[in-house]
Amino acid sequence: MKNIVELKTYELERGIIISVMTSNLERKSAEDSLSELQFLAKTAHVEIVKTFLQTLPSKHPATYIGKGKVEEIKLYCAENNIALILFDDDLSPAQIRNLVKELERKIVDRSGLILDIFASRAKSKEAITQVKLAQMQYLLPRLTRMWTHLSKQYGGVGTKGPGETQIETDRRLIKTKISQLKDELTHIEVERFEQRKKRKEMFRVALVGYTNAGKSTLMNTLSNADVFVENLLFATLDTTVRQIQLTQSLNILLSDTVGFIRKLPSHLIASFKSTLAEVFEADLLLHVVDITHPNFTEHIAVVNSTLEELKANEIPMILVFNKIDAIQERETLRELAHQFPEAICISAQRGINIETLKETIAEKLQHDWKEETLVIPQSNNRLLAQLHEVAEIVSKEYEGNDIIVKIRIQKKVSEAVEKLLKRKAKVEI
Ligand SMILES: Nc1nc2c(ncn2[C@@H]2O[C@H](COP(=O)(O)OP(=O)(O)OP(=O)(O)O)[C@@H](O)[C@H]2O)c(=O)[nH]1
Ligand SMILES: [Mg+2]
Repeated sequence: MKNIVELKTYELERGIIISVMTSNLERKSAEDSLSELQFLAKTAHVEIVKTFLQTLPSKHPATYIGKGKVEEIKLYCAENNIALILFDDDLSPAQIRNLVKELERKIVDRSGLILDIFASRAKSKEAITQVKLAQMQYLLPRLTRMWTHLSKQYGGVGTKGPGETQIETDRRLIKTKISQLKDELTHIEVERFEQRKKRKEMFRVALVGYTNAGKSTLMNTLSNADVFVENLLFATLDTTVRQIQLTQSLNILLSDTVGFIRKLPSHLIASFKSTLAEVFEADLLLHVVDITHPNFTEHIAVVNSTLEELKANEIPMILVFNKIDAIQERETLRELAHQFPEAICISAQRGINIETLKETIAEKLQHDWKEETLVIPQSNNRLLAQLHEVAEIVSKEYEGNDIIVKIRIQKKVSEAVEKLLKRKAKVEI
């Protein structure tokens, strides 16, 4: 059982990638997605020997690729000593099962590979627990193939694979493990919540962006921290929080956390809730973009839709275009500035334009947020609860029959708060 969860090493395995597009119109996006999968494979230390891009009228329900292609791939794998076949899409559990049977190789789909990379990168107890939960949830409906895969790996060639009974036992064990992991995560979430509550005095700014955009590098530049930076995907899986002095009178807390990618498995987003809380509870987001990447506009769209999924799309945001040092043509930079006038162009690595960025952060915080101190009668519990919903409660002190509440509100919702307060005549501001 232990092995099922910890079998994720592809180290030096020879693999191929298969991708299918259903019309020629999809070619560009299929090719982009394919080159990203190659980068993911490199991150997982798989040696990619060849990629197959096939056009099909529709994806085959049983085997994803057509029958003829299955035969061709089988032959190719045998002749070229291929151990692993990566699919640039998510396969159904039945497709995986059928493909394992036909091809007799390890079959890994896009979500499976991302999960495995997360698993190998997770270091803190929180990240490990979160990844394990996502892996278990992914594994549960696919147990048959995993077991077949395991029996090949550990049972030795030629021995008969274990029967359905074993699979049932494993399925039960996995379900138990899932509920244990959920309990552990609830504990971690409570701890995190308590920690965050203590930090409410300061504005909280979160770095968000596509993986490899340069978030951790910017964190290091802004805070002199020493966050792990690497030119591979998902270098960061935990959250680092640092205090930064923006101006003489303004300190903020800056957090750096996990990057996004297209088709990020939804299990992962769900189980990374406690890590991502830094994002959806932030007062301001710095959306870091690697503008040297040919698909950076698509990356922006992926990040925006992931933020929507996290319900963080209403938070004020600054678009930060990173890696300008690597752009040679001044004309390209001018075009970018014209197309995205709101973006701040920087180089996190070379420290270019960092002061402008700091000033913009300070201005935006002061422009979008305001703080107020209210005196509420202790008897008015309902108002306090309503305030919790529309504003951030920075601090609460009890004085006689009153509660002195310091709140922070986005200016765009402050009217709603004023209305709420006006209805309660006894409140002093
Ligand atoms: N040329 C150039 N490279 C940069 C710059 N900022 C970051 N990089 C490089 O981009 C790569 C990714 O940087 P990270 O800071 O690890 O990126 P990240 O967004 O934290 O990535 P994940 O943690 O994987 O999501 C590293 O190789 C950095 O050295 C920059 O301003 N210019
Ligand atoms: Mg990082």
